[in-house]
Amino acid sequence: MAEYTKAQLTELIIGKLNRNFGRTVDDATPTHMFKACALVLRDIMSRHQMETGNQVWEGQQRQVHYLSLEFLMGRSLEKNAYNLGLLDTLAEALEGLGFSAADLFEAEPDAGLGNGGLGRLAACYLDSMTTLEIPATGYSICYELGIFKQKIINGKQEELADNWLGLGDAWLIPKMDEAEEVRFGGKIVHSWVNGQNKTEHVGYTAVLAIPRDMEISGYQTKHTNTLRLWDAKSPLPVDMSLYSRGEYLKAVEQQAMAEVIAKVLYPDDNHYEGKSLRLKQQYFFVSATVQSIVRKHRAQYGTLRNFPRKHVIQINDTHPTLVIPELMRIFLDDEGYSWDEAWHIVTDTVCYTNHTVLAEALERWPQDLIESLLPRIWEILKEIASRYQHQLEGYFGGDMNRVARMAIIWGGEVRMANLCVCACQAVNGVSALHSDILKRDVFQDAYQREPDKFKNVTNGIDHRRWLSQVNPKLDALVRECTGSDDYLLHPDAIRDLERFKDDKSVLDRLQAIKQENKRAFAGYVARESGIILNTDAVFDVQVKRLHEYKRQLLNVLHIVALYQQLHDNPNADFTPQTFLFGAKAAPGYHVAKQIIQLINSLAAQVNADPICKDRLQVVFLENYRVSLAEKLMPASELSEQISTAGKEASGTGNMKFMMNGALTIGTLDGANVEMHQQLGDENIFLFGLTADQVADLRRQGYRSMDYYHRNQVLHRVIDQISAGFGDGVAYSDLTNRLLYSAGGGIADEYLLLADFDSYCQAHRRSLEAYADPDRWNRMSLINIARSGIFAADRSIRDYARDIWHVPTRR
Ligand code: 26W
Repeated sequence: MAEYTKAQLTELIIGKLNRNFGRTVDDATPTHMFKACALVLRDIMSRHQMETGNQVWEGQQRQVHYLSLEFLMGRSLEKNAYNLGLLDTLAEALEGLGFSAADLFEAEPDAGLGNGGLGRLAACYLDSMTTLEIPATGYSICYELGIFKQKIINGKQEELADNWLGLGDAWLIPKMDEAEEVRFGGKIVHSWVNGQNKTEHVGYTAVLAIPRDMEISGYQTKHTNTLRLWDAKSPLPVDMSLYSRGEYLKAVEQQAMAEVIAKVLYPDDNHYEGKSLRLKQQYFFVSATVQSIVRKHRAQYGTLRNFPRKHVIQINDTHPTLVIPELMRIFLDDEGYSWDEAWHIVTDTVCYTNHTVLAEALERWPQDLIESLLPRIWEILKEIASRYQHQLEGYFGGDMNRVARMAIIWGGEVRMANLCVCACQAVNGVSALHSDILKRDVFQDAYQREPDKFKNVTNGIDHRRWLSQVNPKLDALVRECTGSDDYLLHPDAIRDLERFKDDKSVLDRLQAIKQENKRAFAGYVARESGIILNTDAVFDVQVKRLHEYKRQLLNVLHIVALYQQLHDNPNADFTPQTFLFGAKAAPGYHVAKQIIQLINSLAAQVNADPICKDRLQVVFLENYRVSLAEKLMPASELSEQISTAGKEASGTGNMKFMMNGALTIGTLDGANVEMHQQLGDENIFLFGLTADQVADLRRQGYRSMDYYHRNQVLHRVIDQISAGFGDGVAYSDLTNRLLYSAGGGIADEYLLLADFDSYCQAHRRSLEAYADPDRWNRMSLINIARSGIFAADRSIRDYARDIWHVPTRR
């Protein structure tokens, strides 16, 4: 792969500095240098991409189109250099030019075009699809502002705009000639012309979609895929006809309205709000994508009849669901196909992945909004819904409850998940338990009718990034023990590490690596925030979006219990523990923001208390993001995966921790179930109710107050949190939610109190294990050795084989 020498790279970089920025090496800033390097790698990838494109064209290969409103890419310079086999050469070239590669990597802003798990998953999958040489394209929006930057001020989250494009656009290639027009509003006029029904869209507002392509490299392959990010512009600089009528302001307003579509990523995670701008974003990106796919297909084959044989469209959660009626629109209106012909083509092409079972995350668009914004799409949706309703009534007879549950349009709303289930070839969940819940519960009726449609693909992560790149010392140990770097392309091969589970010298080295990584992370935190982490303490970490179902508050309950225990017995033995949190709260999610503030109040109290010195520490890490996770994972020892069973679809952070040798304390939820299957009871700290027990307890009538009264420790913890800590902020709003039902909600909806005792016991078991380093290190090694199934390469092979029906190479 390394086709470039140090001298060649040096020359290319200098060339970019001169031509693109008018700089010499001597007056280049790190920013210039970063951009120059990015442009050099971009050129290499563009060349590879053209070759890939030709091969795919000539081989008439089936292509995967991965549609997602989110791609949480993080940084790309180091990743691309790694994939292209140029990491060392680039570092040497930069050193020769007086720059440090590490500094430049660190200067790159994260491409934060996503919220959390779903967006990061899409990014990992792009890497694997490319590495496995699948012809694939990702599609999304080129948000000007990615996920907000989080600042903690007086313990509270504040949001700042994330203007990533200043540097980040070095990776993007605008393609004006591949722009598409997307139409909003207006009216539909039907007429008969020569015995043919003609559909005309009049009075619409057009928005131009302009591709800004990001090339995606794969590991040690020239195969290169593309992430196509659509930017929104007004079709004309300003509408000249408005100008000539003297309506200057109106013309400018139209332009602004178009451009607002690509302005900002919605920062909601697992919470739906029927905002019209969000619907515009969805249709904008879906329509541009479909038109672009169809245009290229027509150019190659001259017909659309073979469309499903050549394309599969993956719908990442329901956000791109409008791809279904949009494809119908093109086949019906532009191609003149009959309804049945069009429907066959569409349903043979689309597949849907569900990523959440939370009711509040389900997208249900008000029908008036769709009708006024997308009049033709609304007509098509009505037709799809009524035909489906007919079929359901035929199948389920008089059982109107079931027909109602499955309806696509109901009560003035369009239910996107039901539309996906109706139209898609395949519907999959993202872990074994989650896929079971979809079949047994969320989509039970559809499952009964079409059981073969429902599949599982357990999530996976890009193990090259999340192990080899971020934890080079561990990577070196794995290579040495397994005798090769096979595991990079064959993640199962990491299993071979297990031969060393009783090898004291290997276990000691594993421990030493963890210790060095902890120190490195502590150094970073000290530089960034001035906080001094206790590297002799267990690093106990919970990082993920802040959500009640993820139960950061349960973690807090346990820490407060430890704090009180320390105060009761200051002289008793106490294993030093450092609790690290990182989480963004959706800006409108008040309870989540209160929990962040609580963590900071608790941190201030604990960290200032002399009794806690060198024993108990609590730190909230500001602005958790991909690049921070990359530093944190290698330094983590205990991974908190403590969601209420049945609620976390999969989790993927859990996999990153495991691969880096952290042990999991967790519930049997999401992919923790498969993790437990791999590890057995003895290599994971499980606690709490199972998903079935949760359902039973809810049916019987869960009363959190009983736990409060029965458990003295818990009682005291809750009372203290309610009263608050030294900063004088009281948190009775939060504790009241645990004890009392209000506003139709139930008390302690996520059963924290039911799991509290079991959680504390699991923590005690983890500390016992920690007290015996050989035992802990052995468990850690076994976790790493058995993490191969959580590689995204495995997930992508599953998708390719079971859902996409495309070959994988290598
Ligand atoms: C419309 C509002 C909204 C926004 C985002 C609803 C739902 C979402 C996402 C589907 C939430 C999400 O990221 N889900 C996570 O997906 C991961 C990848 O499959 C899983 O590992 C996580 O368990 C799941 O919470």
